[in-house]
Amino acid sequence: MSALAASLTHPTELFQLINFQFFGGKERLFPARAELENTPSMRRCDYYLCRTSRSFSAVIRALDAELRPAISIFYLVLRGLDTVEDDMSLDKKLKHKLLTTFHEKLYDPQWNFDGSGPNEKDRDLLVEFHVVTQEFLALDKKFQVVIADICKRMGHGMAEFIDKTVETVDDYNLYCHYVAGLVGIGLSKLFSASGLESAEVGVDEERANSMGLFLQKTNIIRDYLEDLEEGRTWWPRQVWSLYGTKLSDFASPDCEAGGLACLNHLVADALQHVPDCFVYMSRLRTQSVFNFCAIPQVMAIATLDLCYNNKQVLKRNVKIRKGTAVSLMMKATSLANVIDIFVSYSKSLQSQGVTTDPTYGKLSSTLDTIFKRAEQAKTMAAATDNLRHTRTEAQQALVLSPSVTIPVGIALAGLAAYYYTRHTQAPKP
Ligand code: IN0
Repeated sequence: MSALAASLTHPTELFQLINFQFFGGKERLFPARAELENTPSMRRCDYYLCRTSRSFSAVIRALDAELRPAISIFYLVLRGLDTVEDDMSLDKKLKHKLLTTFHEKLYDPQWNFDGSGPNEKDRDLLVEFHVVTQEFLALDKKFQVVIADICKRMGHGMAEFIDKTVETVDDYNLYCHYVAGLVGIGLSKLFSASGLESAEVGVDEERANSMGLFLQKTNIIRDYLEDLEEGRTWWPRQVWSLYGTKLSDFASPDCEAGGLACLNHLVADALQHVPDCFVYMSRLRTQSVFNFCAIPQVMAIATLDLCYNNKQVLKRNVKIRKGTAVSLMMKATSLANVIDIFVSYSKSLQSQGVTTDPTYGKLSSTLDTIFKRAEQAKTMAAATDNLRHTRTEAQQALVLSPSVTIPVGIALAGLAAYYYTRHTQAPKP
């Protein structure tokens, strides 16, 4: 209910949220495909998939049959690796060993691990990891080699950062490459191997890397406080030392100005990856793959816009409204729409630009490049959006048939009356 209340001042969002949650919008956007979870271990994997990420699992489950098992297993393998990396209670030597040998465990259908700290939310995924390895071994060899190779490279990269802090911008890019760029590279190779996407998608590692870096840098920017509280920080010293003497100082009101300038610097840095993301997404020819890739990207640009010059990032967790997330998900089903979303948030960033920031010039020029590339991508979209195959009903998710508009309208009116005097989400200060 609070998600509905938060969108009360945004009627279109509210309409879409109600449609999505109560009137089958979710099922139309992510149509249930033939059940592929036909073994006990695959059903268990599906349970872990849904439990770790409820909305993202719906996007994975809507993938075509050629890809869905491989991507599901890849996602769970990465979750397993991430759980080891995140666990600050593990002995460092053991952590190093686990990370660098994780790829070998994929070939051992008995292997599991019960040594994670009690607070690790995916502890039991590792306890029951044999369900993942069993399904990994049931995948076609062409998928196994990609997953194992990425797992090896990522595990070694994570191990490198056990004792290393992110000092330079190069370190920042390298760390993001290990934990997210490699995900993009692996996914792209899985897409191509499945035959659903061209060979070009899997070969261009630079573009695939950028897709991951854009997502991960956005996470790192948004999670400033949460990471600080957990004793791990990913904001590069080379950047934050320009604005303060200690990263943790940014959380105190005295250092807010420096904190905001640093935050804005990192937003400008993350935006550099957007043109590559346009190129990447413009190459996708399968609708379900396009949705899978585009949805996290539009969430990221919306999150960057919310974080820009927002002192709340330094004080508490910020998140886009559920209603905004649903609207974005529903819209992000064609390249033309995705570009429109990026342009709209980029305009918002342009209008908020803090002219006195040392990185204002960089922000402006990056946004100008985004506008230019967006125009080129729109021309491309006009030619390719209609060619995308295995079309789902996704585009029809918002068809305004009377069977949807009438009940949603009634529900909306009732809700508006009920929440009339209640508060809504405070605007960005
Ligand atoms: C992802 C990515 C992801 C999806 C599609 C294409 C990608 C290309 C390159 C790199 C990553 C790509 O998407 C998920 C999205 C996600 O999990 N969203 C969460 C919300 C949140 O804020 O965490 C949700 O619950 O919906 C993602 O963030 N990552 C991820 C992990 C594995 C795979 Cl297979 C795909 C994590 C990360 C670190 C960004 C790579």
